[in-house]
Amino acid sequence: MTEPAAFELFAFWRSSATFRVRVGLNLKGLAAHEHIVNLEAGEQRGEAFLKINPLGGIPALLVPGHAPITQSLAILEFIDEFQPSPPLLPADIHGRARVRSIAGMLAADTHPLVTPRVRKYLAGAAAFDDAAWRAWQIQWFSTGMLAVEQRLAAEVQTGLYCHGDTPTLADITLASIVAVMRVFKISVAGTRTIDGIVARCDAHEAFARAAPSRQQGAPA
Ligand SMILES: N[C@@H](CCC(=O)N[C@@H](CS)C(=O)NCC(=O)O)C(=O)O
Repeated sequence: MTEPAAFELFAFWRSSATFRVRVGLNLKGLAAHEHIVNLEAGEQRGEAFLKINPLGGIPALLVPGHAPITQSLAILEFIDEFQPSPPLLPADIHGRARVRSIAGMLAADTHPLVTPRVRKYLAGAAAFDDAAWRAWQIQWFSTGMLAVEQRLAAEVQTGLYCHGDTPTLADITLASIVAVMRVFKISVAGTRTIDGIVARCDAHEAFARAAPSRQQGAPA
C-alpha cells in the first residue's frame, strides 16, 4: 500500500457502477466512507456533485490530496494497484486484455445505454413511456449479455469465473450488470455460462456484501 486508506465513495444503493467498486474494495479488504447521491432525486445533476464529476455519474472515489477518480473501471484499477492482493487482473498481457475487453463490453457498450440520463433524454421524446423504457432496457441488456455469453462459452480461458478460477474485473462488471437487471426485474434467457459464473459470484462474500438490497437506502 502506498498510503493509508481514507477513501470516500459517492454512491447509490442500486448503482451498478458503484456495485463494482464496492466489490473491489471488499475483495481487497478496503473500506470507504459512502456519500449517498440519490439518483432518483436527480442529485447527480446537482451543482455540488457536478463539481466532483461534470458528467453527473457515480461512483466517484475521493482520496485525500488527489483529484476525484471517476469511472468505475479506473477506480478498480486504482484499487488494484493500491492494494495488489488479490489481483483483479491476470498476470499475462493477453489475459489482461481479455478481461478488460469483457468488462468493456458491459461497462462501456451496454451499461451507458440504460442509465437515468438516457431515460431522462428519451422521456422528452413523443410517445416514450415506461413501457418503451423497459423495452429499451431489455434490448440493450440482452444485446450485451448475449454477446458476452457467446464469448465466455467459446473461449478456453473461461473457468469457474470469466477468466480462470478467481474473480477479475470481468466478473465484477458482469455481476454488476446482473445486479441492476435484478433491481429492474429483467432477465435474459440463453446465458448458461454467465448464470454459472454469477452463481459463484453470488456465493462469494465480497460480491454478496455489495448486493444492492444490502446497501443503505435500499427499499426494505
Ligand atoms: N462509465 C461510468 C458510468 C457512470 C454512470 O453512468 N453511473 C450511473 C449509475 S450506475 C449514474 O450515476 N447515472 C446517472 C445518470 O445517468 O443520470 C462508470 O463506470 O463509472
